[in-house]
Amino acid sequence: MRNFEFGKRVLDLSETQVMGILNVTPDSFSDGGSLYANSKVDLDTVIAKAEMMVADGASIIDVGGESTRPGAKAVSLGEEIDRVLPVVERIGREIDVVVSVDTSSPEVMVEAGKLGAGLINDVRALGREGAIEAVIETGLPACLMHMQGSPASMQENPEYDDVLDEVTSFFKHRIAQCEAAGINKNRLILDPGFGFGKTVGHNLRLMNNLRPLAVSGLPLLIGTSRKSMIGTVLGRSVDQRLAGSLATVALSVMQGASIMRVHDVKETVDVVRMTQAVMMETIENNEGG
Ligand code: 8Y4
Repeated sequence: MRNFEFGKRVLDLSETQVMGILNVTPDSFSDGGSLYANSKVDLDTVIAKAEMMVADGASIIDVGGESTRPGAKAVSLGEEIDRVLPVVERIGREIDVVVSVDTSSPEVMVEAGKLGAGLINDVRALGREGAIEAVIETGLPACLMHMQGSPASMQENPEYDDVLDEVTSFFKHRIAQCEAAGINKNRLILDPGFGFGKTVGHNLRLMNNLRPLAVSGLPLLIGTSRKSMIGTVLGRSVDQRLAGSLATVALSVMQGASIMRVHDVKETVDVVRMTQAVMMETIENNEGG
């Protein structure tokens, strides 16, 4: 058992947990913006999708209102608040699940915390002014993701001497900064940031070397679902990347990843369970066979 507190809920991170992606961005290309009518969030549709993911076995729902795909346009603070907070509030009230808020804005972090969020997922690793203080104010855990550059330009020319060394040393520095500011290390989760300022080669090298990235033994969160590294290796469009995504799930579970951030929850949960059964050499259900 490795119990980890997410606000008022606790998850055992010695078993890989599945985080379902709930985009509340009108331009989110993976669902074609279909969760929206007239660019306005249809709350009931969003909540129904969250309920489905939880029924499929997600223990965390990641709610995000800012598109961080390369070249996406910035979202104003007001817009992000209007999109994200109502969703955080309703899931918190209606569904038994950890709500993760995908944001870099201190204001959103603080308000989401008040509404019952259980995790701050920041692709900028609390790099914005006031973000570390905001996390302290919420008392919540935070996921620190590595990114080279900024979303606008990160894929222009990613370069590393050694991507493993650079991501590892980034984690060490950021953990030290968070600790110095008063965030206990045991509240941090690390994420190498697949696709965030990395070539396919960099992404494959990270995927093949997850264990050494778990600096100080902290939990790892992995987000590869439908990403372009899979598209490039397999030559598949974004809606044809399920099998490739699931291969990275099995590989990540084998290397001890604690949380998988995915679009396809049901299929991912099966791969997680099957991989863990092999790792433990035990069956987890009682249906025989
Ligand atoms: C298809 C669908 C292709 C989505 C690409 C994408 C991560 C993350 C994102 C991640 C953590 C994305 C918010 C990018 N990726 N947070 N967020 N880790 N912690 N692109 O890897 O999903 S958004």
